[in-house]
Amino acid sequence: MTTAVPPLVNAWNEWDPLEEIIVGRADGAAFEPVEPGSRPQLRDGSGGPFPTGPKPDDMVKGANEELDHLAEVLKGYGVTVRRPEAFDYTTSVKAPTFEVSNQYCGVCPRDVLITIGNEIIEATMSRRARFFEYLPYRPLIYHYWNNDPKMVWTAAPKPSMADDMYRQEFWDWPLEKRHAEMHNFEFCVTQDEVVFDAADMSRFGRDVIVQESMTTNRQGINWLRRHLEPKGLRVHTVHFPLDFFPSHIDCTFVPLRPGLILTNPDRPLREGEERLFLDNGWELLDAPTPSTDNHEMPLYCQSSKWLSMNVLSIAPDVVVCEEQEKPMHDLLEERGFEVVKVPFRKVYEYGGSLHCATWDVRRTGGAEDYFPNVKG
Ligand code: ABU
Repeated sequence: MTTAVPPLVNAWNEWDPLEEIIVGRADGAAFEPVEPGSRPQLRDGSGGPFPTGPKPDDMVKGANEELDHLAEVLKGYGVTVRRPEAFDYTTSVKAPTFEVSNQYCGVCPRDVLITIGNEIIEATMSRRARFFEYLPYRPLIYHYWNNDPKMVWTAAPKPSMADDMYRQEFWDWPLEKRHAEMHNFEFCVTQDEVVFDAADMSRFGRDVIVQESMTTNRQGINWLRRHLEPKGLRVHTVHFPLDFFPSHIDCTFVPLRPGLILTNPDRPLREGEERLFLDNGWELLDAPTPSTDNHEMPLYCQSSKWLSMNVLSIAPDVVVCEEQEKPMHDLLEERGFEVVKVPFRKVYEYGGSLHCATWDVRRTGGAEDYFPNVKG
């Protein structure tokens, strides 16, 4: 008699009951360097030089306390929590096709890895400082590979990250030019190589939504389509033309449970793209104004005030939110969610909030079809 081994890797959407998750860690983090894919700027508008080198110990300690606290809260809900290895991101990289003065951090696994069903995909990444960010997660990936015989492991093609992969003048375009170009969806990465960050995807069972952005180009989406569609999935590209610096979909378009997507009122979908959702019975619910305005975000944070939307669903009716985001708590509670509130502001300067700083590996549930009226 053979005994079926329960899967360790299984996640088809963003909301089914959570069983296992990876929470990032801030150890060894460095300030993100200036490079063709990124021009970090101080949040005070001073135009002063962005710091370089290791993040100060107190900033690492503060972020780690919040990440550790999140891990404990999730364990309290019965979730298995694992963490990446400590890693020294302060070292430079000299590859045959690019160099970068230092790397970044291991706080945001969401950008690097995605679970789709029984498969873990390592993204190509889009920035030089993040090229090797998969390494601290490899011991975890080997754990799943060694212990789940049905787990499939895919590393997407590695891009060159050479100078000609980037459109460096993008950073100097005046606002009028960005406005004029907003429907072309051309950003700092050109269209020749396959480029994507995992956080530009959102999972809806048989359907995967991908945002065209600064961190995911059309070739990246083509690769995902050719990879996923033979497995019976459907890949849909979405665009948010008023987001002039789009990077990762999880502060813009956030499914909370079947039939309900949190949307960003500053970043509406390209006209016509809402039909896919409305024709399949999904409600698009605008997020409330965040509790913190853009200019009040932490000095070194490169993300928008819409980190308020970067929530983590641990069940279709339970959502983890940053503790100061009261307007978001109120909206979700009005809609019948239990809102778990955790402090996370010290993590913001590491590129994200609760969704970014986690990577769900196992949720209950399967490949449901939430879009029965897809045309074509
Ligand atoms: N890493 C997510 C940041 C997205 C945003 O700033 O809107």
